[in-house]
Amino acid sequence: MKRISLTQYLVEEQRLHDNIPASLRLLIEVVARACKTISHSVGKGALGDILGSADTENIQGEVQKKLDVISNEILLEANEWGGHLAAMASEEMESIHPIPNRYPMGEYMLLFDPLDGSSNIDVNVSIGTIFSVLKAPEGMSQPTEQDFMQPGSQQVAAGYAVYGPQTMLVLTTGNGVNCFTLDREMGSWVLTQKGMRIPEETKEFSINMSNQRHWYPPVQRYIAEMLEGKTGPRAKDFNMRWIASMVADVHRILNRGGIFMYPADARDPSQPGKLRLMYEANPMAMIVEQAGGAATDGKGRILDIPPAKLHQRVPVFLGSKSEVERVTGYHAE
Ligand code: AHM
Ligand code: MG
Repeated sequence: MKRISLTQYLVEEQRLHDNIPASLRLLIEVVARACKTISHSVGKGALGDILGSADTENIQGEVQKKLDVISNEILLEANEWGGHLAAMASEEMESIHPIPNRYPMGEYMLLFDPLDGSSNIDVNVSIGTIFSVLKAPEGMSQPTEQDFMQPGSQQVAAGYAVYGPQTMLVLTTGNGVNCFTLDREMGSWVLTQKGMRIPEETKEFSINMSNQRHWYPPVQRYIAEMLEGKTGPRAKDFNMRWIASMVADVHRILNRGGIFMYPADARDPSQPGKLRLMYEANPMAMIVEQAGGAATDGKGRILDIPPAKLHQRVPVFLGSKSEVERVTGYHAE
């Protein structure tokens, strides 16, 4: 089999569809290289002093793990000097990170969750990095948080790396979804799945069931009907999977279908759900839609939500189209 590297894929994609200019290609390659470095750290585990808590809190009030901090640093350092970015924003930083004056300023803005699934780091379960790329507004000179407030439909690229038994990079630039596997010996990303498609129908759902008592009626109904199985209104048995790493759950859904949910619930009505719009829900929604699935907040398309602030949270329902449409419909009733 002829091996196609990430670079070759990006160059050919530009030639065929004119959708990956050189600066965007550089950006994607730099992010991919940073993910390779993170993957290397992840793989060291206890031997690399990367496990455990950093004893600091991020803006969300969550205790940071050492690997959260390390991954954030790796992405910042890799992306600062190339001239492809105007600013960055991260789950782990309160405010945006404009490119320092000593470096040239580029036309893109990068958002990331440097290490998704933090609760799984210390137990050797799959974790990942999620990223989203926006265009800097025309004529912007000094980037502000306001410049990032663009709906997810404006993303020019989105992707994630999953650090599991294999390290993979899943990428979309708005023309389908492709998956690259890290060849650990050669240090290169090799195209291993082209044009990923999410099966329309599924028998698998993903939700943290321990929150059931806090759910609102539409989610209660949707899950209850599935749990009734063959003899219930859905007339089939469902299976449940919850990895507690969104990247790993989404990766499974991209490959064999399913629905992933992190709904809003009654625990804290001021926080609509757990996941963050800008660097978790938006990039995943773009990937899922590009693979033929759907992604809503229970009311409408995630990619149409006008963001109000950088770290805003949003309910998430994504995956196989028919299931996302059904649970979204229950919210409307
Ligand atoms: P993180 O970015 O701090 O790791 O949090 C996001 C993660 C998702 O990957 C996952 O789906 C969810 O939190 C799990 O939440 P819970 O622990 O409530 O099951
Ligand atoms: Mg996360």
